[in-house]
Amino acid sequence: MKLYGTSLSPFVRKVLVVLAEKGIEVQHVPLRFHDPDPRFQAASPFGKIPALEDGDVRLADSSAIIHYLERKHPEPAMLPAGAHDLGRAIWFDEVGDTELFPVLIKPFVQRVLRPKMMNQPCDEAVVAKCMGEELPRLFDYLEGVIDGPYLVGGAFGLADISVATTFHNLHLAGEAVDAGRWPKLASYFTGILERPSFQTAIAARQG
Ligand SMILES: N[C@@H](CCC(=O)N[C@@H](CS)C(=O)NCC(=O)O)C(=O)O
Repeated sequence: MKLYGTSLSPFVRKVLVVLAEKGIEVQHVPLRFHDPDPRFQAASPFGKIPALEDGDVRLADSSAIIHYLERKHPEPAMLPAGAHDLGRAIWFDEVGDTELFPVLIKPFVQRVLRPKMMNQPCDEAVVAKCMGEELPRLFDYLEGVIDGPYLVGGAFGLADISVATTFHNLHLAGEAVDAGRWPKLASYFTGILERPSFQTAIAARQG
């Protein structure tokens, strides 16, 4: 099994965490998005990372890959069994991918990607607006739904992985959640990011 994509990507990290939780051996190819590698292009029609190759199976999209892995390697489960819990887990996966990621990633794009990988200057005004105006309503939402170490069904799973993954990029950009204002959120994602599977994913090759 081959997984394409640098571990700097929050979406690649989601899959790396699931692989580590399930103890699945993988050959990690830490390329960047739109890499011309023909095998990667065959697995990811739009050139996005992550992409997976498993025998004849080729798949892109972190959630699609994780659902595939869940069926093939059911233990330990990353998705809950009950109908409501399953719906909630998929909701949080969506929240992570479509609400949190586009905002949480901005400081990382400005302070890490642009100066270090794109030869472009950082725009601190974008970071300030993100931290001061855009992130608080998302943090308020999370603070209101966190009620313990895991988001759904009293067990670690996809919901936690998707919500927590981009917080690592926020740290890489030198920002943190204000624990005085959002205490439940700060302690929640610290606990999630400290899990061995997240640490394995974070330590995986970046390029
Ligand atoms: N919904 C996709 C999003 C993947 C994604 O957008 N990955 C970024 C890197 S973090 C990418 O490849 N971007 C290139 C592009 O948007 O063309 C997933 O869950 O895998």
